[in-house]
Amino acid sequence: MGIVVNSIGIILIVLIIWWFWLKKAKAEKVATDVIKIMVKDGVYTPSRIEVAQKDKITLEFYREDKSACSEYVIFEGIDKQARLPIDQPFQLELENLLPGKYPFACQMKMYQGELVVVA
Ligand SMILES: [Cu+2]
Repeated sequence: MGIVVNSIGIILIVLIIWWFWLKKAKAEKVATDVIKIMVKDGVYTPSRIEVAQKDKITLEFYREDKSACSEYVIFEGIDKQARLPIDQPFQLELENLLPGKYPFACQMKMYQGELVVVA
């Protein structure tokens, strides 16, 4: 019993560390028309994406994580969210974004990402 409790404690600590370090991931500059984001193992890959401003930005999420946690992707500050299907690409279009930072996350904020639009 003690071992189980300790293991859970250690796992929680590892998870917390991982999540806080991860948030500081360097922004990945993407210049392709469709920005592909993998949804797997508790992280969006890439999680911070830098793109040049344009009329329409297309994100293509590919959700491999079957847990309910990753089901939705919700953008903060803009009225945009989507339900992601499992094991298939899902495209989300963002139109007329001004330069700035657009965080996005799953409904429980375990998955966290950020889209950085630069002028
Ligand atoms: Cu979640």
